[in-house]
Amino acid sequence: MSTEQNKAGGSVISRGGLLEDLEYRGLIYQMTDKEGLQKKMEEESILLYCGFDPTADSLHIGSLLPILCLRRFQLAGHRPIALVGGGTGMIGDPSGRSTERSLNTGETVASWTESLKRQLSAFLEFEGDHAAQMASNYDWLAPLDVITFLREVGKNFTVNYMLAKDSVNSRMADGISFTEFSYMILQAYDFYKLNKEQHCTLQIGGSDQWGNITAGLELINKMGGGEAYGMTMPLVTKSDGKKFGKSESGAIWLDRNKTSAYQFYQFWINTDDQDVVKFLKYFTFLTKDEIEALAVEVQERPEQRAAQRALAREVTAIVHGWDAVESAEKISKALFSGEVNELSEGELVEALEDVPSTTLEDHEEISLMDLVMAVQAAPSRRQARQDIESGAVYVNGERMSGQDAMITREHRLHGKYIVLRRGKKKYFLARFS
Ligand code: 383
Repeated sequence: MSTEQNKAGGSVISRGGLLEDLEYRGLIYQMTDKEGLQKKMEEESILLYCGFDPTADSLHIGSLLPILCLRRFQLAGHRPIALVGGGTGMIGDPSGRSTERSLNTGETVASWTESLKRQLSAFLEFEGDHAAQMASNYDWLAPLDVITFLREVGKNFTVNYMLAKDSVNSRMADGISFTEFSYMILQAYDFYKLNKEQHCTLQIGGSDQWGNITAGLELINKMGGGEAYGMTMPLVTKSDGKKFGKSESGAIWLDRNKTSAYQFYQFWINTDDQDVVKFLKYFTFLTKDEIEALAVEVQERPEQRAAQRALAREVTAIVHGWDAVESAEKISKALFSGEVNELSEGELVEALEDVPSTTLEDHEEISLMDLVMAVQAAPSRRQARQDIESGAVYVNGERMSGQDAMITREHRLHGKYIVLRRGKKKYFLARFS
């Protein structure tokens, strides 16, 4: 992830003008006392937080909305705390889940906590007037002893109140462990602690977090804490009804080693016309004017996909940097035109990550016919012959006909790859060992 690039961007929005911008973007789903918070944000630079539990070694795009929202607050002059749930990750949030989670080991959670801290820190500015902070709730939850916890914290919640929360109520039929049942109290305690010790006045999160956020407000209220507010963002939905954030090959991760920058860029460029304006509002720092101009493009020249390109460029730049945007665009062009020989080795590997790939022994040369069969570009020799004769087979972007044509060492890209294409866009990769 490119630190420099992530920190760039954004037009100037004032402390007090932020809620209006968030509202324009459709980022506010639920909140407590809007007038109160508006007033507070006009008066001073507030401290706010959002938590991320280490349930994997990387965050995915499901976490991007709240991360960018923390950044929006910071750009407007407020001070975000990115909290990693080193402690709560040991317990497991039942919110939005229909089944009990399995527990991960302490070492796993600790190592994922570090990975998440590293990732999150790329999105915020940790120096200057509105410096962000990074925290892990392991630091205060781990030392809590059970007697103190039950006497001082637990006493403020009735089981009745807890049973009424969606996260618990929805699990009553199938059952929920005492461990997950207790989760909301831990998150509530975090908010109380940050409020009491640092005057953190706002917790944000996705709409699945509303129950936990309001439990925190309840605790702050009962334990005589200070002024505090909660706000949630909507669940990101798609017009086709499919789940947002999943590609054919699974989740879209923020870690480049899990989802390459090219795949990341592709994910965004494939956004439907119906969704693209909403996503520009959610996931970019483009201004209202820029977004409205792109909305007109979607209406008038949808085939140009200007809005999708802007979305893919902006979000990829935020997460991976402008260099990654450039190479993703270079890869897209090369795959479209077939001119893959212009790509660097890294780009070639990235471009062809999802295509069938075959490792071949390092022969001096191989006939085109044998190559087509080896990479399984045709189901039979008969079909292979027909494809070659009709000119449907390309090697490194060049049409090759004649089944006896020889592919030699000289053809190999970067000394070891041959890119075979059948028709317009069926790619196969041969890698010589
Ligand atoms: C832990 C301790 C706190 C405050 C929050 C937490 C984490 C929270 C949680 N959040 C989700 C996660 O970690 O589980 N209990 O995967 C997701 N978030 C954010 C956002 C979201 C939520 O990290 O809606 C999507 O990304 O709130 O599902 O003191």
